[in-house]
Amino acid sequence: MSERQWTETLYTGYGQSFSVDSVLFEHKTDHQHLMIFENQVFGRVMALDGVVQTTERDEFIYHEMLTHVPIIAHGAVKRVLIIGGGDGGILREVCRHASIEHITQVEIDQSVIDMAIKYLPSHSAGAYNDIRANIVISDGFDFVQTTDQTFDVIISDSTDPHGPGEVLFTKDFYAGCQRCLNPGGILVTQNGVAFMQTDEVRNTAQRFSRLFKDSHFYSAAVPTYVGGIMAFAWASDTPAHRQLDVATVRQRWQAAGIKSRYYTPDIHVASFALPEYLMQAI
Ligand code: AG3
Repeated sequence: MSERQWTETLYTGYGQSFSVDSVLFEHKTDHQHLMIFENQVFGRVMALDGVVQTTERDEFIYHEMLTHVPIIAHGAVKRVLIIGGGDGGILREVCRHASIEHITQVEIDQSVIDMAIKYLPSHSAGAYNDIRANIVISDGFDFVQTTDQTFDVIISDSTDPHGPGEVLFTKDFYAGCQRCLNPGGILVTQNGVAFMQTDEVRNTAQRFSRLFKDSHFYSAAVPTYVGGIMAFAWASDTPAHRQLDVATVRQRWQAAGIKSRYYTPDIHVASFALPEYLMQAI
């Protein structure tokens, strides 16, 4: 046992704890409490306001699923908007699509980007230097209400709906995303652990169904988002985007020529299948 234990404070009455081999960074930024520490199982762990955001060992599951599923489903993405995502994992995966021409990322906290580049370099893996990437330090909520740019895919890689992330789960934020989606565009958002945060899934389902012709969720199990499957919310006005057969997904994925560690065409299609308790909730 190492001397220090760190326990996540996301849920009341249940949580995960990590041994802390060393603290690499701990600071109250202008927006939140940011901590990066080393753990023997998950490598470097980044926490914001007491909640695990990402770890070196299991980040690929979340970042591949939140990126490749909408991009492959759309089939002709040129412009992507990332909300949040300061650790750079989503940006890295988006940049792997050679056919994408422009990426705007709106992150509220410059220090998350700076510290992730310094202490979690394999997350962005150089993507912050990609000439297609335009990084805006600003509130994602304001950005989607005011920008005159439009996008084919919007990925909201936020914290949970407490603190700075809270506005990114409101109906006004989703309406803002809708106003800057191109026809045929897709919005995906991280929506928490389905079993533990069922109310958040239910709220998003209601808000999406009032705005978009098609809304649903897909999922993946991410070890450090404990409590079961992580729900990713999905919205578009094109139902066909999430009804692709595996042969079409495979053909597009092969054409993209990307090597993944979690995402496969079979997982893409299967990830839209939801357990009954979640179907009841949405
Ligand atoms: N975004 C997802 C945070 C998930 C929070 N944890 C939870 N609900 N158990 C983190 C940023 C990754 N790029």
